[in-house]
Amino acid sequence: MSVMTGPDALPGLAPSAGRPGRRRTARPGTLALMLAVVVLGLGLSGCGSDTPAGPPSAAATATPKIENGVQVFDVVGTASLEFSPSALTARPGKIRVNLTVPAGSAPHNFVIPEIPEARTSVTSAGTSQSVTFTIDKPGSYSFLCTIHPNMHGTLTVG
Ligand SMILES: [Cu+2]
Repeated sequence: MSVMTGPDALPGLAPSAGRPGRRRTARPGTLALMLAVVVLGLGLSGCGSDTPAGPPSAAATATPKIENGVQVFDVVGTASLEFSPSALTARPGKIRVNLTVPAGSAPHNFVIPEIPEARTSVTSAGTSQSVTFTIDKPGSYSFLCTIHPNMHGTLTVG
């Protein structure tokens, strides 16, 4: 009795075991592809999050060009009442700011209240003015346009 049931059961199991086996070999391949896509996607998004973080901070803080030992910043006082750039970074020493006001803009000036000599007169549209001053003490110096007090920026010396 036990001998008869054994051979009867094996042929029945063999065909059914073979068919799912073929399907299973295909699935690991697609799973591997999907995992690869996910891993690549995570890797790319990881790099992507680093890349956008760099340019904004680099663009937000301007470093000067050096002319005859003077640190020079070209700053625009825009028609939308902003300084561009509004964040400047310098080393202690002589600093020059060239303020340009484009045609069609309201007039602006560039004033660092803490540094008496860091002050242009009012600069009208289509003209520019330069001011040169020295800051030896590291720190964060606010600057503004006295005509538009909401128009301001920061010069970091360090
Ligand atoms: Cu202004």
